[in-house]
Amino acid sequence: MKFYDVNGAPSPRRVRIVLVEKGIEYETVPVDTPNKAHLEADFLTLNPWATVPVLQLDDGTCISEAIACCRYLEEAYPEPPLFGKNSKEKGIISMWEHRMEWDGFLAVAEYLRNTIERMRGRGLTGVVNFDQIPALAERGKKRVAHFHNLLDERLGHSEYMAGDYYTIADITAQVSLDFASRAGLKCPEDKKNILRWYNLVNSRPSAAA
Ligand SMILES: N[C@@H](CCC(=O)N[C@@H](CS)C(=O)NCC(=O)O)C(=O)O
Repeated sequence: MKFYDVNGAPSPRRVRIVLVEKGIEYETVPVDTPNKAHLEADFLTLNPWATVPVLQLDDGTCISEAIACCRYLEEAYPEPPLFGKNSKEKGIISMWEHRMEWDGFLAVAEYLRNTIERMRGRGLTGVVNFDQIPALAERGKKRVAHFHNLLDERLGHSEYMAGDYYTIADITAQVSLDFASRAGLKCPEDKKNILRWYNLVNSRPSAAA
C-alpha cells in the first residue's frame, strides 16, 4: 500500500495517526505541494480533486479524502477499533468526528487559506483557483474560538470525545487543535478540560505521526 503524503500537513496526518494506531506497514510517497505537483496530470490521475492524502492499494485502487482513507483502514484492519464496536457507538463516534471536522478542522482551514500569502488565489483546494476572502479569515478565527469552547465543554463530562476510549473523533479533534495552534490560534490556557484530554492523546506514540 502506498500513501501519498505531505510532510507536516494536517489532512494526511489524520490518516498517518490511524496507520500508526493500527500498526500498518506502508510506503510513503511524498507529494511536493509547494511546487504544485498535486496539480499535475500524473497526480490528477490518482486524485482528480487534487488533494493529499491518497491511499493507493496494491491493486492500484486510489482512495482520497482523509476520512475515507481512515474508513478503509478500519474495515481492512479492524484492530484496534477506532470507529466503534457496535451500531450505537458507531453512530455516536461518527457524529463527533463529523462535528470535529466542521467546527474544528474546517474552521482553521477557513482562517488559514484566506489569510496567508502562500495561499493567495488558492482560497479552496482543487483544480479551480478561488480568491482569498478576508471576511472569511475573520469568520474562521471566530469559529476556532467557538471550537475551543465546544471542545472544552464536551471534555468536561466525557473522558474522550465520543466516550470512554480513544477513537477517530479524538484524532480529528487532536489534529484540528494542533493545526489551529500552528496557524497561531492557540488553545487558551483556561481550557482545563482540553488540556487534560490533550495530555492523554498527545502521550500516545501516534501523536508523533
Ligand atoms: N477534503 C480533503 C482535504 C485535504 C487537503 O486539504 N489537503 C491539503 C494538504 S493538508 C492539500 O492537498 N492541499 C493542496 C492545496 O492546497 O492545493 C481531505 O479530507 O482529504
